[in-house]
Amino acid sequence: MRKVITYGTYDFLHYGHIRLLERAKALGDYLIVGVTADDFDKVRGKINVQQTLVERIEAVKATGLADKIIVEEYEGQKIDDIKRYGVDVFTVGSDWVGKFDYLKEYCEVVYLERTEGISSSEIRAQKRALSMGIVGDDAISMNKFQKEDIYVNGIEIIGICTNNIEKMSDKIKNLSIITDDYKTLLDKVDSVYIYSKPEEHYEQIKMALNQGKHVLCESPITMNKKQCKELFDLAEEKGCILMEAIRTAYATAYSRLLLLIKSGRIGNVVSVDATCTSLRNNEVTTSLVNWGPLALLPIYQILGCNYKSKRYITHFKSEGNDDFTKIDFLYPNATASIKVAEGVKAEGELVIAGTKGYIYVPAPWWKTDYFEVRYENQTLNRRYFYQLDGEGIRYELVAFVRSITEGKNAKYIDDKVTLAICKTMEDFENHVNLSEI
Ligand code: C2G
Repeated sequence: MRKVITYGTYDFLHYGHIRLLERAKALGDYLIVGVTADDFDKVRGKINVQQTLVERIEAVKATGLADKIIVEEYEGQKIDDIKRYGVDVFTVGSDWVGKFDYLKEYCEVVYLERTEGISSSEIRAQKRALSMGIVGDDAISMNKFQKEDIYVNGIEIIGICTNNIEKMSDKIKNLSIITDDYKTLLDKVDSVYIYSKPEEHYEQIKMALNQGKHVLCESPITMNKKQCKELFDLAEEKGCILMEAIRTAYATAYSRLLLLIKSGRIGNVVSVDATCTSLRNNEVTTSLVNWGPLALLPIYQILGCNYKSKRYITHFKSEGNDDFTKIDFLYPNATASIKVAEGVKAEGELVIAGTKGYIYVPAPWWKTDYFEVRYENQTLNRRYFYQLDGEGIRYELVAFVRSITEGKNAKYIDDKVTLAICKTMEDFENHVNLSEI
């Protein structure tokens, strides 16, 4: 019996895929089809796959062409599969010519002519892309954000509202809408990404939602809980998405870490300690506003938002501007702390301690691609690595588009967490339980 193997993502299975499978089958008597796992696609840069692994497998099964379907999970697996199943022929479309010649050592390699004029990307792109306008003056951040839309199907950044266009990249300067008037931008887009000063967020978000535009806003969304609640209610009323932009939440390693904790891998969590610092030497330093939401994220996501009390210890550089803030939280069965600073340097790590073991995320933990689960018995320790591209911005954009187009909530940050972050800002501004050093 001549065994043939082929691999693919098969997102929105189409005529091109089916023709490939038919010809693959004709190369032998038994066809094995490897369907890529979501994680493997992410690692190889395919972050736009719309259908789940199960849907894609079902579609391949429905063709009736595969004698066996397997899941492709890791780089190099093809060699293992060929040996394991005693494969005689490996085949794939001509878009891959040369790429799999290394398999010739193990079996015959055949590149079949690709079917022209059809592809999953085109099918995905046929759905009209949402337009997005970006709002903000910080050139480094805006440039970084704008670069990411090319990796995400279904959204296109078409304009900017800024007072700092000279400092922006050439790509931003070439966007079709360039304005310093927010309303002009809003009129022409379906959604906005807001990275303005936090005190401007409330009005800008409200205006956008009132016009039926979706909003992705850097954190903190507002400087008090009441306003944030009002905006979430307005978003719901208008059928719009309002999503807090903390890209770390969308990093694969970070979200896997949360799942490991929820599944009890380190027992009951007793403390969460997060540190974020930089020495940016800004004239106006507002450590808690800049770093606070990020540092608070793991605390509220792991321990919840119902703490019993919290206490701030702050050093003010000038009126209202802290260059160092520490917050200690007391929960019924746990404790937590954040340390944020712009002008004081410390190790930017995240440590989550539990009754069975702990999780250690090395600095800078907010760009998480790696973490360790450590135990008393070191032989049980585990290390985890997950590729992080674009600092998580592209995954955040994928989630934003998904929330809008599929009408389901694809946010990784619960509204309760966003509200708790706003409340933490509010209490700080009102010096509730705050000691100065
Ligand atoms: N294909 C084709 N004609 C098209 C589109 C795709 O012949 N118009 C072929 C591809 O060459 C591939 C298979 O159909 O052999 C599946 O395509 P994709 O789902 O795009 O998967 P791909 O990213 O090519 O994965 O490990 C993964 C594999 O190496 C290939």
